Amino acid sequence: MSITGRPQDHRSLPASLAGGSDLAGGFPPGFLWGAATSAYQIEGAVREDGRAPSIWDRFVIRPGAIFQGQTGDVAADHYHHMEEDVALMARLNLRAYRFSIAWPRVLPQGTGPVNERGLAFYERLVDTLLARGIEPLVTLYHWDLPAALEDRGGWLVRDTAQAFAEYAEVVARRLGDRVRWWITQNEPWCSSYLGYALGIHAPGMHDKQLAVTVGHHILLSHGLATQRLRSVLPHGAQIGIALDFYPVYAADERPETLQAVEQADTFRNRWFLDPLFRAEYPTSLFSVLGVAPPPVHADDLAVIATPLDFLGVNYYSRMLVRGVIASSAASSPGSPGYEVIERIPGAAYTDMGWEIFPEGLEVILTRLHREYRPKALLVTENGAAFEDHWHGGDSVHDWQRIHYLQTHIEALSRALAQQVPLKGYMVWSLLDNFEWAFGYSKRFGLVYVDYSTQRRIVKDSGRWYASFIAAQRR
Ligand code: GCO
Repeated sequence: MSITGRPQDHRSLPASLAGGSDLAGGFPPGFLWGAATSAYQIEGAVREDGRAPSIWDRFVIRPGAIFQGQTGDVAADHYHHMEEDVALMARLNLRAYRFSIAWPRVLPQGTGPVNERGLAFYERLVDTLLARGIEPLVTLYHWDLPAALEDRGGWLVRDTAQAFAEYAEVVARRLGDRVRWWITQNEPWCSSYLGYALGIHAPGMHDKQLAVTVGHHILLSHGLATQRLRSVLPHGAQIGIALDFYPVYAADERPETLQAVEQADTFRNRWFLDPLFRAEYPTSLFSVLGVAPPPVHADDLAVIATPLDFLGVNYYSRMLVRGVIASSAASSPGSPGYEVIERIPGAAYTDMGWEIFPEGLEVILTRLHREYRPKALLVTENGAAFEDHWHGGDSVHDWQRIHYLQTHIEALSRALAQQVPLKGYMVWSLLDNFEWAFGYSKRFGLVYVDYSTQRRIVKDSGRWYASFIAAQRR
């Protein structure tokens, strides 16, 4: 079925798409079927109950930074709709929910005094989830660094790594008796490269050398926090990190293209993966980036490679690259010598312009299992933006998202059949939300948000996912 055709009414879809569950089975009992969000993208209430500004509160007011000057000031107002949203999760039969904690809501100055009202919100959220039988998965950092720490150097200084470990301990001591799954950092590649090299994310800097220093301090913060969490959490806590991966494919067989695949893989995947699982940076990374190594202290890499219980995988699409002769390198951001092919004849794309490529999820999961041997894997994000339309009723027909979920869940099933130790799948996202530089122009939710009224409308994909989960073994 072409999925680039006109969206159809979901009732005319084959059973497997319309809500049936004749997907390949093979999912183990206890598999964590869930959805994911992040604090800045859904909460709103940015100046409420003691929350202090983050670097994103500062970045969004920069002229031209965000689509139509939109901000996360209100977002999906989850801060005031939390109970309703958890009820929606239960309606979707979610078994797990991945959310992030806003550091500036808990420690407004980044260190020092705890903002009890801020921490109390997350305590209420966790208790409400547990009361519904939904497993909470906490992401400690999803990009909203307290502005007070930015004023003291932010991720450019090592002290922030230590401050992150202290923040992690504060949260773990309060929630550790109820939260089993802990993700330290979300997508350090994005925090570092989009924030400090390309300038399209907070804090909006344009210096690859800074990006590499930031990446190192974020990795160090992860290692220090992992050790801190291990020391305060009960036995059985699951500690991990969420990285975004793009399997890299060659557009042709030319030697320069095969070399380009290596470069792109080093830049996009191995930059953070190798320090975490091999206690070393890939040898070619800094030359590929054209930078000097970051300021690595003696035992940094041993700390960074502190053993983990799982690796979180954020997957959206693949990279297809073509080598170009070095002299004419139309250099793709950060890596000279290749170009990324953005449009492929016959391929289908999401509203973000990302190629829909479910096989890539199987490829990345089996590769990580084969080459890095994490104890467990968890898909911490997978989903798609499509142009969703709501016409005022109780439904939103998004058959393309149903097809997207079905084909990517089938990829999970194939990975499990290859003994990948996969423990769960979090759809990005539960709700339509603030898509960073794209503002609210991109909708990823299983649930549509009418931002003018904050009304939630479950999309057909949410109904489909609910019926799929209901059909799985508990
Ligand atoms: C990311 C972030 C999410 C995004 C999602 C869609 O992976 O970039 O974790 O915050 O909103 O991935 O781009």
